[in-house]
Amino acid sequence: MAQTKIDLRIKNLKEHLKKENDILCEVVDKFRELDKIAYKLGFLHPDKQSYAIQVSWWPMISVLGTYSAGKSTFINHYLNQPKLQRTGTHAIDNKFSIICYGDNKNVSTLPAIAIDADPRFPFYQISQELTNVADDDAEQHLDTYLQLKICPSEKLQGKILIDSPGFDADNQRNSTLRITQHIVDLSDLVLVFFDARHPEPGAMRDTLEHLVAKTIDRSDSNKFLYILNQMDSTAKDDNPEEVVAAWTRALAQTGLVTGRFYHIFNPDECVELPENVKERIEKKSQTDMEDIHARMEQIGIERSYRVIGMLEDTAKNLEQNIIPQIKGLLQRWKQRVIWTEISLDFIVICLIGLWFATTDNTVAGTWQQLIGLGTISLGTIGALVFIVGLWLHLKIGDMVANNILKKLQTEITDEQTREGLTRAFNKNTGTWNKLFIWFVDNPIGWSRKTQQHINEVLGSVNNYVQKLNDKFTNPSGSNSIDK
Ligand SMILES: Nc1nc2c(ncn2[C@@H]2O[C@H](COP(=O)(O)OP(=O)(O)OP(=O)(O)O)[C@@H](O)[C@H]2O)c(=O)[nH]1
Ligand SMILES: [Mg+2]
Repeated sequence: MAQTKIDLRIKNLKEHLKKENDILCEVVDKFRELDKIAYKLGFLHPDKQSYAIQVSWWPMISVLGTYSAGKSTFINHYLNQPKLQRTGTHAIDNKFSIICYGDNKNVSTLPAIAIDADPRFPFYQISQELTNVADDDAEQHLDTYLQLKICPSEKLQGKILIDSPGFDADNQRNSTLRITQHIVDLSDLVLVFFDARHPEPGAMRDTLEHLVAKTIDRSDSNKFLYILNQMDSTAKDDNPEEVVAAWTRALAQTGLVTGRFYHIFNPDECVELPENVKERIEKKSQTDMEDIHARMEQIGIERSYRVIGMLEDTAKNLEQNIIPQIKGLLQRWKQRVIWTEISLDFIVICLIGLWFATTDNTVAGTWQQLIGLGTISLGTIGALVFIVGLWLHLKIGDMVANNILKKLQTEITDEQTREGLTRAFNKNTGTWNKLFIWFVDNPIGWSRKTQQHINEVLGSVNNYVQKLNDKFTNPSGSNSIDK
């Protein structure tokens, strides 16, 4: 069988997963087993859809913030790759860098187009997505906005980091603002950096409005961490507590009163600290840095459990929602067709009865007359009745099916489920099932064996959770924990 785009994408996905987490590689196969069931049911389109690609396999952590706040320096330090992202005192990078794990020795930079072909992203065809959100000419200039960096740091296993250009609400190009928004929406964790050297946070009200005020009312607001960076520089000239207090007030004015506000500096870049504050500042920065790193680590581990949870949810959804819905539609169709036909038969019998009752004709007499016409034989009458009956039967089957489909479009709000149910229902209302509608019971592609198959997939979930526990609790004492 020819390989579909989906097959290629899955193959690619497994190759990447193999390098990072072999358990998840097996989980892909389980998703594919569910795919096969859904294809047979007609619920998923075999060339275009797969449960496996609906999963966000690599969680995203994005790093946003003001110009020169130290975003890139923070990423380089976290990954222990001093040369990964360019850093400097004035804005040098105006691209979003999407940073992924790769097992080559060196860091490699690939153009934006490479992002499309990489199945690690939680969205299919990112360039298309970004073209939609960015300027009209963004498609040609996608390379000016995005680049993909492949980096061998083990810390990147199981996650994607995004470094963004410095944020300045006044000078920001519309497209960059929209891309930032899109990335924020897709991220599992967002680190928002501020530069403690700017003593007047009030002067950047618009920027704070964008980076803070718009984030606090979101349902996923706990994914945002606010970080005041370069605390070492500020400690040299000002009282650091006052700087923090000024920032806390500025943030409170934008509405941020809860949630943690971290104060850090980068130990690789640290200027000499005054003795009276050195210990205090260093300790605070260290614990805050550890907390931030722990949140980042957690994202990688959480995703493995989340993916397995999704496998369980998908199998249960198929068994407990989709199948009953398809069955329900089929029953509705079958009953309505049968009742329409019974009603129609009843009406015809009544009409014939009425005709006999209101005319002088008798049943036997009419019968004799029909046969007596000589041109029509008994066989021909039988065949005619059969053909008209069959035609009517198929027509009624079609009409009722169309009626049910029309209702389905308003009954089911979720687009993907609606499309899937429509496709599965169409598959079940073909000529064969229309002809033998009385025997229609189980949806096509659903049998006791399929049920067993789903049970097996559900049974494997506990097994995977156990394997992950073993991996992350690391009972062997080995240091290399895959994420
Ligand atoms: N003293 C000190 N300097 C820092 C710290 N973090 C970063 N820097 C310096 O600040 C400058 C800006 O750092 P970057 O990491 O390039 O900042 P950025 O936020 O990525 O900047 P853009 O991408 O241009 O917005 C560089 O010269 C860094 O060496 C820190 O914690 N303390
Ligand atoms: Mg930078």
